[in-house]
Amino acid sequence: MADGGSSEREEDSPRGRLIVVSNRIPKGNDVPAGGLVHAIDDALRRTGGLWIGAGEPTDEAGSELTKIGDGAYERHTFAITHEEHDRYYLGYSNAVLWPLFHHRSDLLRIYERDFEAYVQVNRRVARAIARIAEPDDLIWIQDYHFLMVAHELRALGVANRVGLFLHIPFPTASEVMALPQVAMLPAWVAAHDVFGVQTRRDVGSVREVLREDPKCQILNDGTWVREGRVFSVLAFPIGIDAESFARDAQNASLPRLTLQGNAPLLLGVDRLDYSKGLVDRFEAFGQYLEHRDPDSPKPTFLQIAPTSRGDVDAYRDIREKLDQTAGAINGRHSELDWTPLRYVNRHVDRTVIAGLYRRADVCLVTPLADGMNLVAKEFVAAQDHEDPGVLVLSHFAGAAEQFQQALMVNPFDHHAFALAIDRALRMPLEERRERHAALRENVFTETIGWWTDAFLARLARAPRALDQIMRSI
Ligand code: ADQ
Repeated sequence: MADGGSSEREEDSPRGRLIVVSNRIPKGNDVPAGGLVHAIDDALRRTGGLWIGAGEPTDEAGSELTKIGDGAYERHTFAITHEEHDRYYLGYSNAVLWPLFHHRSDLLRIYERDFEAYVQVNRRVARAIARIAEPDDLIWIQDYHFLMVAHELRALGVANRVGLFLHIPFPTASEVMALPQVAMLPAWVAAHDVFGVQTRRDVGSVREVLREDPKCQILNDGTWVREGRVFSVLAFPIGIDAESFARDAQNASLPRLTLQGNAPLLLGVDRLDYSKGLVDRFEAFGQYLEHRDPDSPKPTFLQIAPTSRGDVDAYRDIREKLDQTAGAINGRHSELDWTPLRYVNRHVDRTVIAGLYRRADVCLVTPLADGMNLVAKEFVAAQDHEDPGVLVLSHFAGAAEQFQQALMVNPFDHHAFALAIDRALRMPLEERRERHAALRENVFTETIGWWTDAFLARLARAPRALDQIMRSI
């Protein structure tokens, strides 16, 4: 855990159940392997408790939670209407908060009614939690869809320990001015006991925003006070289940790739999102092809990028731009027996992805902004340590703070990026092993289990909100 608040050891206070809130929740009895959903499932199996997530949109939204599935803990969905899905989820969450927090204020689509729906859904979730929470329960909110839930909980008199983990970056104080609700943001943050972010850089951005609020004060130990409430802003870099990913990679059977002989494979795996830097990546690869040594083996760059949030305008635009760029590069460089860029616009099974990571010589993880980026960690876990591939990583991925031994690039500088591709493809075995060993150490130590434990231990040690209220009287 990075600094930004008190980290002294204290005895953990008695813990009740764990109540987790996330927008996505597995609806069936099978919890998908890997990733956040698996980590939440794992934490809930250990502590007991319940998981609350969005139900399928309906015509009318009641205030009651609906119990779904069976298992070691309870799962419930909150109701959401079709209109709320459009306004709270596609609108305020994904056409205001997502672009703003990824430094793309130019893509903001601001509508007052979208914010109203966001308030409505956050309030509904807070009321549902207030009805079921017992005093010792820990409440753990996931991500930017629910920035106001803790604030609403406090308004309802809920004194439980409440933490939020933000999976995406935090905007700077000047960027945040583009949010019509900028004046409310410090109060939303301060309503938590622990406000967790991915990196030290994000902790710095949250601090910048809090400093603009005359009611916020930082204490000597790095914690904050606002209107008598003490709270912490801390970095908890998320990890993966490295052991299971490494196993999947070893056991994966690969689809036929029809590469020329032992031709080098470059790989990209992303959701199709403008934050992932796919157009710049394609253009840098185009520059590399322009200048590559014609006698060197002909590489193939395989980019897997399934469409996500296809109902938001900005996502339709990026898809079109990518289609055009890929077509132009292949039109210029393809030969009868060689297609340099393969762009697969659909979801690929996790075990196939694990096998592809292991087969790849180079993985290009080059977002323009990214909370962490788990693909970088999965690629490292999947490698054969005797003959590992090279990770080319953007400075703008949260993973860059832990992964200085990757081949670092600025994705906006296509010339330097193209040179990095060339260097990665030529990197001697010894250098590849050295870099990989350092990255591997991190991936197998700071795992998803480590992350869950670190966050929940810190949350359980936070002073009780009720004590805080008593102290401030
Ligand atoms: P995402 O933006 O979704 O997550 P990321 O961290 O890269 O980004 O995780 C993507 C996951 O989806 C990975 O497990 C990857 O294997 C999988 N995936 C990606 N493309 C796929 C494809 N084509 N087919 C199948 N699976 C695919 C958000 C933040 C990140 C942060 C995570 C976790 O934006 O910065 O790292 O949450 O906190």
